[in-house]
Amino acid sequence: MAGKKRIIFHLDMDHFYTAVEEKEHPELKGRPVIVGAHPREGKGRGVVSTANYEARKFSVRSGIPISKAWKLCPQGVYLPVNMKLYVKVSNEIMNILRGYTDKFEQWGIDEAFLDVTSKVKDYTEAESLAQTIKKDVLEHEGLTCSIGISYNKLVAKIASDFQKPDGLTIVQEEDAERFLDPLPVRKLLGVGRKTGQFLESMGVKTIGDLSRYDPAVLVDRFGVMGTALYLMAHGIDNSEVEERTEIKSIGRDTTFQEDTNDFESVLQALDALCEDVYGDAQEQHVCFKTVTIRVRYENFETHTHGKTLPFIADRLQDLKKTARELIQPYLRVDRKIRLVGIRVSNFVSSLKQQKLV
Ligand code: TTP
Ligand code: MG
Repeated sequence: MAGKKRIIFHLDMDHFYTAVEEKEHPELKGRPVIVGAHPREGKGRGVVSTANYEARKFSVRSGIPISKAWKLCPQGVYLPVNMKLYVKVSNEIMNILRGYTDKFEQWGIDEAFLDVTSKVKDYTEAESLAQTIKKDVLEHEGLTCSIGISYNKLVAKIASDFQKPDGLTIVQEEDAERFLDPLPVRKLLGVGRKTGQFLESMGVKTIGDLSRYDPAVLVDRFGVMGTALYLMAHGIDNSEVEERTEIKSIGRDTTFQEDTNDFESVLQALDALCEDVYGDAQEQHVCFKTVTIRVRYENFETHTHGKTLPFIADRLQDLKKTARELIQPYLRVDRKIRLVGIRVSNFVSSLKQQKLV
């Protein structure tokens, strides 16, 4: 849309889960804190959800195996994931932020976009508004955050990550190229490990490298994603800030304490996951049509297998029965299973359903 240039904020809480834990347990301040799976003295099998900045000094990061974290930082304080608490705090934060603009979009548990174009007249005013928001969140929640301010969501998001923690980074459109150029391509939304590695093998390390790449070759290699990559590398993103309340799917998975080919315990775990997912679906007032299971074998080979039911399901027994049916071909005596997961999607609101009856 041509017209007035937009001013967009992206706010991201600093080391969110551990920050919430530190607020709950002030005696932890200053110590390396890690939230994630149980470390079991280095034998734990899950991963790190997040680590505070003290723990990051020991190279502990989100996503690394908890056993590795234990080796890197045995003196750390290890805490389990208390999702209920983080969701509660997240909701409080999002409610504070919603007060600043009606063009709001939550993005994950600790991030949000705010379009403040109609609230400020220039970047100077935008900066003081961002300071006000940071102060508001700190006063009411006792937590710090980092804000990026820019002319679109893409650059605002990269800017919020630029100076963490407690950062405030402004990137105006005329400075975008200079800002983006030296950053690694993985800073771009949608460039994960695989795409990152593939780009690297093509000699593309930085966003600047990508912006200078022949767009025709990018399209050839990546299809539609190639065009998206090229536009992003040039700091182009016209997507709107808009609230997406609709959840698309609900899923849970579990990693076994030990890899197993004991079918009974796999099925029991699957039943328990079905109960959790079913509970979540009820809370969200949704019925589902599609059920998908995920199986990861001991060698990390992962399979997903789904089925769309011929009816709209709202009974736990339908979910359990379908899940068991879907997993059957993967239960093999010669293959040990590491992880199972279940996901439901293709929702219909159960509130609407009731009204129809
Ligand atoms: P992030 O905002 O990516 O990380 P963070 O808030 O812990 O740290 P930063 O200061 O760098 O923003 O993710 C928000 C929360 O999401 C994080 O606290 C824990 C959770 N999370 C996981 O559970 N697994 C993951 O792999 C990542 C990246 C995050
Ligand atoms: Mg964060």
